[in-house]
Amino acid sequence: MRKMSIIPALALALALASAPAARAHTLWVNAHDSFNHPPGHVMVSLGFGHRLPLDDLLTGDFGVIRLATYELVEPSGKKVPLPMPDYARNPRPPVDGLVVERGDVGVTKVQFTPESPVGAYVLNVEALSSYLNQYVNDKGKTVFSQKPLDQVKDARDVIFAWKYYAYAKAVFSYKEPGVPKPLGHDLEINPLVDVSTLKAGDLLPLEVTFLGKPLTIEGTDVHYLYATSNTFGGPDKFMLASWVIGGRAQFRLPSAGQWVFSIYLQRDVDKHPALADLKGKARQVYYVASLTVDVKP
Ligand SMILES: [Cu+2]
Repeated sequence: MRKMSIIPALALALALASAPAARAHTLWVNAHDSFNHPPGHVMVSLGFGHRLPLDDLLTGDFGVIRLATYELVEPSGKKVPLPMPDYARNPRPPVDGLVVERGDVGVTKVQFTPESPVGAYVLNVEALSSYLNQYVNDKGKTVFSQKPLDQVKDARDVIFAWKYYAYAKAVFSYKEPGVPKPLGHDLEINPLVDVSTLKAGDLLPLEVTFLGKPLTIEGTDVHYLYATSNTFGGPDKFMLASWVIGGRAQFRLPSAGQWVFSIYLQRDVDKHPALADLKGKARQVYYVASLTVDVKP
């Protein structure tokens, strides 16, 4: 019962994607290339919600997300900051029962020029990490707070105390194939082959690292990488899954289209020495990571 009360509240408060089964929003980044007018450009946008490529605004009734980093990483590793989205809500009064709202999903055009570096590019999105806890206060009332636990002074009984991290990447190539280097996220999905020539039916091997090490089975704790597309799974509200063993996962991609790979990890702070600096501030850490690639027909 406890879990049922937590998840909808969390979805409203912070939109943490705790598990695909939960209805909390997921964060991903879209890279839509256009080469009709050479040398071409890429349209970048932020996906938030469930349905690819765009589902919701970054501030909505079912989720809110704020970014710490929004940038393009060149083939050399050089970083180009992208303009941060405007999170403001702009709802208009309903007309004919319709609420019209202008929003910002970070739409940004990256125009190539004859001087543009060639090779594999990465779009890097890091959400602002945040504390979230729920507790019963000294008056017996259940409350939510976004303060670290050691700054909560009126807690009689802590229901949960989380810190969450969300990362989203997209990978694309300009003129030449390439395999980009990992960016060093706490939880990260890396393609192990050039993705620019991927076609339906190809096998895509991926690496998943957690705190810089290959993620693998720990005791009975088995990790899964999920895959969904605008052409497969997504429209029917299901995902494909691959075990992550020794840092490796792979998918044979059944269709062309946009594919988003995602993974969700939860860790107890007091059981993991690497999380020692969060002791007293949070009891658990949630990590969410996604990777977007386009698969050619
Ligand atoms: Cu949602």
